[in-house]
Amino acid sequence: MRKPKNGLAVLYLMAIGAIGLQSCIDNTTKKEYASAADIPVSREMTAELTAPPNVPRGVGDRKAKKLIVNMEILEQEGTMTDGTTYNYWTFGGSVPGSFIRTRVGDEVEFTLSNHPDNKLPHNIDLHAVTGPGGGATSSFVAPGHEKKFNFKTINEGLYVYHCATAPVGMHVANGMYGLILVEPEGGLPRVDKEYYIMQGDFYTQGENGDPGLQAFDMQKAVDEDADYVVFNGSVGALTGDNAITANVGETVRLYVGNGGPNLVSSFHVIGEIFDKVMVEGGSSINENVQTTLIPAGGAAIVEFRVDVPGTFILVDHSIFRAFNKGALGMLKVQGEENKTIYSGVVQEGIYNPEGGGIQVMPNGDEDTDISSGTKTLAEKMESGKQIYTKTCFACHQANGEGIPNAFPPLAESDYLNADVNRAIDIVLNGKTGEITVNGQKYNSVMTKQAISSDEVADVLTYIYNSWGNNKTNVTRSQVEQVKNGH
Ligand code: HEC
Ligand SMILES: [Cu+2]
Repeated sequence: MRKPKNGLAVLYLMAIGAIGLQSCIDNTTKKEYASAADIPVSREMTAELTAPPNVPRGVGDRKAKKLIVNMEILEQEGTMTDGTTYNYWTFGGSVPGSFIRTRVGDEVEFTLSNHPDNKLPHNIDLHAVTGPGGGATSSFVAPGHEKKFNFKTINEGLYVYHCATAPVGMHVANGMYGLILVEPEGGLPRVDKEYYIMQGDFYTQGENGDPGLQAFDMQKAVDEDADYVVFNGSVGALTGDNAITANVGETVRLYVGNGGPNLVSSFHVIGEIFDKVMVEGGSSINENVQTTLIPAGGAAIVEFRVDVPGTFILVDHSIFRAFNKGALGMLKVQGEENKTIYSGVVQEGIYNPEGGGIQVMPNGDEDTDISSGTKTLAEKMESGKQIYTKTCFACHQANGEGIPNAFPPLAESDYLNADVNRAIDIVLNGKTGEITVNGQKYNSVMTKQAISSDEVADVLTYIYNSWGNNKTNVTRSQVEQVKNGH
């Protein structure tokens, strides 16, 4: 929405003037100033700052103002994931930091305060600033001090801000980033819901999921070997009760940033298509986009109308990051179904060309039914381990630890230890439906395992006598009894 910068554009406007006079007038009323730097400000107001996923009210048609922004830096311990904490460095007490909303032509008076309990000096580099260091050189501030500097927003768009104090990578990796929006004159078009989401990668001394307070790991950060890749600073910041919401028929606008420090984001919402993307947070609009790339230190604005109810999953489509490192959020949409746009399950059945119930995992060794009556425990353990490695390992993992939200653990499994006949039945016949193992719910499918009674006895004996389980010795006759329905 800027004034044409050269004569050609003006000529062009004149040429189409005859046919497009009305739209020409509409455009030119907004272009009273040669450049945004010339837009005068009237009066003063204090900016509303919000923590993610919220954004402040839009600028609407307000005039450019002197805008007071007060940002406080807080170093504080927070939850990275269940049982794991991290010492975050924050702008305003959240990761990402407080959202700042301005309009083009505003003159921002920015005060950066460094809380006296903090341990380090910090500063701020706002990508919306035209000037050396984006403000960094003027804002360097020690704990217990504050710094003030002014800038004028002359380019509209969505911009990242971040700390730029050495070691810069470490300050960013600890959560020191956020977004500042510069709206055009008259504001962005109205939508029903707006949210603030920012991706970041984290590097901890322990591995993903290791409990306790986890320190920053410089070497992993240098190697770009992230333990966590998350939206809004922690695993689950946008899932379950923290999910963002909308109603069927509403338009949703997401202000999406990427703080990095290292990774670029392939931002995608499963089950939605972005009607519009303001590419890289700038003025060019792309339409009908499935996945948009958000560079480290960059942003994008995505918009879409939600047409059907359900849970839409936000991911970095570098998909291991979503399912194994935390880059997963949820948009919950309520309202009326629209069976034409999406039917839901029309019919559900087990696909099994052989007929019968749950699908069989072919195994090939079905006839090796050698009596185990004479086997010692050590022999059963040996044979059971082999069967486990061949048959169960892919899902339940090498040490029976399972995979969160997908395959339940067999190690120290309360479900397994509670009922041996039930365990036998599961291996013989497979299992579907919701079960709770060690307090976690699973609702998935375990295929029927095509192994002999002896093998079932051996593999379960191996499992019961490993990884902290209750040492049950499962016999072939026990398996036969379950098989025959006793
Ligand atoms: C294809 C993946 C897969 C394979 C292979 C597999 N399982 Fe499972 N298993 C599952 C799933 C999924 C569940 C949970 C089913 C549900 O949600 O109802 C499960 C549940 C179980 C349970 C009950 C829950 C618990 O954690 O105690 C036991 C016991 C079990 N499996 C044992 C085995 C054994 C023994 C083998 C190998 C002979 C095996 N499974 C092979 C996927 C698998
Ligand atoms: Cu800093």
